[in-house]
Amino acid sequence: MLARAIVSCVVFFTCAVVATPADAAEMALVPVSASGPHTIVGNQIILHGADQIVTLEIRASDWQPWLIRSFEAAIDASGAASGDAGMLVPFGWDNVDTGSVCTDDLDCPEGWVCWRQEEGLAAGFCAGPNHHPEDGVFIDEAHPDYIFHGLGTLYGVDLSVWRPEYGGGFRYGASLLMSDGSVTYTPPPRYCGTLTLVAPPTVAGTFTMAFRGEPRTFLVDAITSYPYYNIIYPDLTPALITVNPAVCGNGICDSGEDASVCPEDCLPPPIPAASTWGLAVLGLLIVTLAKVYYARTRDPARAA
Ligand SMILES: [Ca+2]
Repeated sequence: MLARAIVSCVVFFTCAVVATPADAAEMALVPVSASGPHTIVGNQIILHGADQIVTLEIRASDWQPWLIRSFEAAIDASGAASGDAGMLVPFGWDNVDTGSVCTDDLDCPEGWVCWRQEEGLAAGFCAGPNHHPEDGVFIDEAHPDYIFHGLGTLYGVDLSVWRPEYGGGFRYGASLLMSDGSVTYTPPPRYCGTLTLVAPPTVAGTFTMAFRGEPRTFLVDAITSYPYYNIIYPDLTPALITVNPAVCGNGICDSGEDASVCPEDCLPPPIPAASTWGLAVLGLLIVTLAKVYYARTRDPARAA
């Protein structure tokens, strides 16, 4: 009995020790850029004026001591409607009517398409002729920080569901081929996918773009053997997208402002400095002289 208790303690203690570091595993949605004036502070991006395109990246980190073989990350679409006004829209979406149900383009208005990302999906929704969501929602295998960079993987993004009014969201997933094993964690936080959103002119306030939690977003560890892989549920960090209205006189050249509409905040286009002009003139002069010299030396009549 005593021996069994000791074994239990050892097993329990070991499990506790192993489990603790995994609690630090994190998956974060990180803002990386915007098409107009903006400020990024950690996981928050502040847009100075709406009508911008915002790029976010999914990053996984601190999964040691686990060895990762697969991941899945699901984005909660309801965040796109979580601001004070308006709705963020996935980049590449065109006239989407997520409330429609179709199985063929003929079910949609003329010129529209029946969008079904996954083959075999029973029904899709109608979208405009320029509907290309894959342009903004993707996994870039060539990204230098990609979690499985240089390794053989199966990967994909489920673009079929994005309905902020009903929940749902995009799902990103990738899995290493069995022959390529697993990956350890080394900084920087590892890239797992890109989410590009459009902030139309009508939006305002702070939008919280979050992951869908357990069991939708997870990492898969390869320490144990099939079919007993450990599923790790990382801490999930959302991205905050704050859209500040463009105000003339706030000291920021906001999106939609320029020197003609708001000279208080926006400087006129820079005039090239005198030294730049001087260099340009000198360069032209040298080229002209070189051409004249070349023409003279190549002219047989003059050479004779
Ligand atoms: Ca301004």
